Amino acid sequence: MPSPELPDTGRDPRWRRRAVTAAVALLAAGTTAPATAAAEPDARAGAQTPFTSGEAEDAETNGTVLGPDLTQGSLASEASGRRAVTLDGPDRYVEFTLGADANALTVSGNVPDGTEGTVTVSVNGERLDTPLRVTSEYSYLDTPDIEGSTTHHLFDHARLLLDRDLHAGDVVRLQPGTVPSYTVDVADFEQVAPAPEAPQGSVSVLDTGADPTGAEDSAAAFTAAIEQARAAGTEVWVPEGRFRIDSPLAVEQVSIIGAGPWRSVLLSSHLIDQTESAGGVRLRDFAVLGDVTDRVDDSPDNFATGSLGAGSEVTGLWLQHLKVGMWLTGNNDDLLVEGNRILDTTADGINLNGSARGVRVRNNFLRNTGDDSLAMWSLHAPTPAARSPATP
Ligand SMILES: [Ca+2]
Repeated sequence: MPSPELPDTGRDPRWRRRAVTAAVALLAAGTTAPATAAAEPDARAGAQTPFTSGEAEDAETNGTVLGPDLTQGSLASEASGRRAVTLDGPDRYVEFTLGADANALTVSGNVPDGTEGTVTVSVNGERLDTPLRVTSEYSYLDTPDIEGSTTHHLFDHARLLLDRDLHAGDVVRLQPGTVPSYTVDVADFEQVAPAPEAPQGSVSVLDTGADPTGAEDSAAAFTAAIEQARAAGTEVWVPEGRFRIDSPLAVEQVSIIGAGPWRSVLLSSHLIDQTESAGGVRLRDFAVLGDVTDRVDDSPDNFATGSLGAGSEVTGLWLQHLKVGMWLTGNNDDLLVEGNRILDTTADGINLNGSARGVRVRNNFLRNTGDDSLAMWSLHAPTPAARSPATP
């Protein structure tokens, strides 16, 4: 857990990722079932996800199967199932046979330190025009404060919306493209819905000047849309696009709705940072992609830091490349956190830090968090009556 409010433990607060870039395939309370189990959901097995997963080590391959291995610093130790497949060179492949319709692919993979480039995707033998882009930027993390630790070799999620609809029985092949080697842990396949219409009467961020290309900072345009929507008693609409947000947004008594986490992308490592809020915040159906490669505990480089206020909801978000997804202090009473994906954080997924009442965190999916996936603790807010009496 990040510990900006903890007494000095002598630990170096910086965990550094090396080179140009993630974490244990930790499936905490958001564990997904493997693809083969998707048809038989089991309420005891974790979240119901919008995708099905296939482990590379269970797929067809002419690559090298790693693991199982739990040795700290080994690549296999960070993999789902502690096993993965290394593809050394363009002739090596791993092939997944789909069990359901899909038009999108997310791969948890790893490339050698200091490299970035492409992975070729083929469907039923036909190479797709658009490759998967991969990087080592988030994958090599040093933790010098952990005595005896060696550089972590972490996986990182790369995603691709395909140019076609795939069906059960179709075969998707991955091969190194411009990268010298690619290690595949697990692949997620899903059917992404078309972009919905804007909610009737909503205020679009495009109408207040936001740049959907991601070239210009759209923070002021989002702030203007929030103020207009609040005054009109309506919602903020974030259409398809990539929106750079260079400074935090003040959110209270507002709904911000996107066209889905594959379509509406906010580029920010520091989207919300506030100690109090009047509450009533609803954040739904968009992605927040950061660029956090180091863990610096006194930096608020999280999706949400502090308080969303009472009665808020965070649903259908995709949060990636942040320090923490949600680092919550202050009033978050009756908060609902549901149906989100949190990937590749340098620290926790969600941390309820201090008092929290009536908070519901359910049906979320977390993979590759650098520290806790889901945590709660009563820092600075112990309840003496709740303490267990000392054991004689
Ligand atoms: Ca695996």
